[in-house]
This record gives sequence, structure tokens and C-alpha cells, in this order.
Amino acid sequence: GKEPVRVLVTGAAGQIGYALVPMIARGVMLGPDQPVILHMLDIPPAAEALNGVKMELVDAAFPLLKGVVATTDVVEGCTGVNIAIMVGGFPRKEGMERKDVMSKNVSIYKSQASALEQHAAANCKVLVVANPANTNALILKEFAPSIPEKNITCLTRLDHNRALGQISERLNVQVSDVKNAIIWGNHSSTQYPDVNHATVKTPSGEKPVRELVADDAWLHGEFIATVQQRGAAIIKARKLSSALSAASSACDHIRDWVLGTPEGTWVSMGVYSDGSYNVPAGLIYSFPVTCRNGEWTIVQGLSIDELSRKKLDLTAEELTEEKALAYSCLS
Ligand code: NAX
Repeated sequence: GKEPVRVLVTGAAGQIGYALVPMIARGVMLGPDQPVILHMLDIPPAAEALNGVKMELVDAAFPLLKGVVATTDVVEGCTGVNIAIMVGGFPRKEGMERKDVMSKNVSIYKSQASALEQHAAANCKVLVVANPANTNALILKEFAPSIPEKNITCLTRLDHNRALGQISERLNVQVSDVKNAIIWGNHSSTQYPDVNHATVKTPSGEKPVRELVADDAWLHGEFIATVQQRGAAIIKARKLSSALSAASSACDHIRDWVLGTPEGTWVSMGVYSDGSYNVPAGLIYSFPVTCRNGEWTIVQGLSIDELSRKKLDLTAEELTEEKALAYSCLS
């Protein structure tokens, strides 16, 4: 059989961690024939809960799970990992300044970057989930200069999947028949969910979402707002933030990155901008990408109308500001 792949999940004692680790252990992330060794990292106040998760993983007797490392030691957590899912971070609490939250996360991502750089397996792939996801990923990239920048990404697949879900509900079609939505920019409420190139598989071939919906007011208004505000709607309903959908989307992100996107399909990933679509280089920005042989490539040549251009720029501006704020926390 195949050699086990070591997958690190930070913040593993938290809500997303609890949904994510069983998915990884079941083969949802890397496939049903790929054994895994789970590395779960959290902080000392969560050590006991983390050990409880480890006990449950043992109890679940997952055939693909070849080992579990549950630790509060960042070096032990990072050693030899092939894939790192960074879910741990400092949440914004009521009354906290943005700068204070940023400062906490900058220091976490700076130190975890060094640990990954020194101890992870060569060519380790990194997915940052914890907010502010794009900027945490950027800090991680800056402080792990020996990890190729192409290996450091952040999660916008949940937003992408939310966009597909909204289209499928609106048109009453299977979500698996909807594809090629795009999330541009930041994983925040300035993100731009773009359906200008999205299509639906119908009995008479692939049709543009725009043609099938034929309601520009909805596409420009409620659709975009619903996707942008979905996280807040989940919190309102559950009194907790999205967890199962975040975990599932993290699996989708890594699976497509490692195993490839289907022919003719792209997905959204937060990646290091090379200036494509006139997005400033040097930001972690969500783009449409295809993946092959374990590498993503930004889809080129898509037409960007005037309304979209403004929205691409607005979310880039927010990321530029976040980057400046993050850097101001370093000094
Ligand atoms: P929880 O608060 O349930 O879990 C976070 C865990 O991280 C806790 O167990 C905590 O002890 C741990 N932790 C804190 N500092 C750590 C450190 N330095 N090293 C290791 N572990 C550490 O939050 P949860 O609901 O699981 O959400 C986790 C993160 O995902 C949050 O930052 C959240 O904002 C973010 N999200 C990102 C999404 C995305 O699409 N990119 C969507 C879902 C989610 O909101």
C-alpha cells in the first residue's frame, strides 16, 4: 500500500478541528486508498480536550488512520508533516481592537511559520483557515522563506461552495451540476462572488448561470450579499460559526490541489498574487485556479466587466490595508 501522509491540523481541539479530523481519517481529503497520520496541535488550555479528540479517533477505528500525534508542542506538531491545515488562531472578542487581534495572529503565524520551515517535510503544502485567513497566510509565507510561495494558500473554497449552493437553490438544480463560480479577493465581506463565467449542466448542454437565472438584480444584489454574509447568518442560527462546511471545504481545497481539478472545472483558492488580473502582486488573494500534478495555476484570460473590476479592486484594497496593519504589528 501507499506510505502514510502526515497531516497537521492546528487548533484541532476547536470546532472546525472536531469536524475536520474525522474527515481526514476517513479519506475524504486525500482519497480512500491513502493512509494518514494525523498531527493535532493546540495550546495548553486545550490540551485535555485535545486528548479527548485523540481518544475518539482511536475509538472510531478508522482503517486509514495509521497514527495520531496530539501535542501542544509546535515543533513536535510540525515535524515531518506533508500537509498543514492551520485552523488555530486568536479569535476577535467583543470590544477588541482590530489591531490587537491582528497582532496576536501575526505572532502566532510568525512562530508557526518558523516551525514549519524548520521541521515540516520538504514540499509541505499549507492551507490557512484561521482568520484573517489571507493575511495569516501572507505572514506565514514571509516567515517561512524556504517554503515555496506556491505551497502557501488560504481557504476561500467555503465561499466558493456557498456560491454554488446558492445558485443550485435558486435554479433548483443539483449543486454538482453547477461549476466555475469565482471568489475574488479576501475571505471577508469584501470578497466578490462572481458568476459571470459559471455554468450549469443541463440535458441540452452547459448553460451560463446568467442566462438561466436571467435576473440581474438578484445576481448583483441578494446573491452576492448572501454569499458575503453567510458566515454571519450561520452564527446567528447556530450561535457558533460554520464548522462542518468549513471542514468539508478544507478537504475539497486540499483534495483538488493534490489530486487535480476535473477537466473544464476551476475552483477558488487564496494564493500568492503574481499580478494576474491587475491584482497587486504580493497579496494572498483568492483567484480561480486549476490544479494538476500537485500545483495550482491561475486561470487566465477571463473577461472582467466594469462592475467586477470595481469589486476586484475594492477587496484588493482591503487586503493591502490588512497587510500594512500586519506589518505594523511586527515592529
Ligand atoms: P475555535 O475557537 O472553536 O477553535 C480554535 C482552536 O484554535 C482552539 O482550540 C484554540 O485553543 C486553538 N488555538 C488558538 N491559538 C492556537 C495556537 N497558537 N496554536 C494552535 N492552536 C491554537 O474556532 P473554530 O470555529 O474552529 O474556527 C477556527 C478558525 O477558522 C477561526 O479563526 C475562524 O475565524 C476561522 N474560519 C475560517 C473560515 C474560512 O473560510 N477561511 C470559515 C470558518 C471559520 O470562521
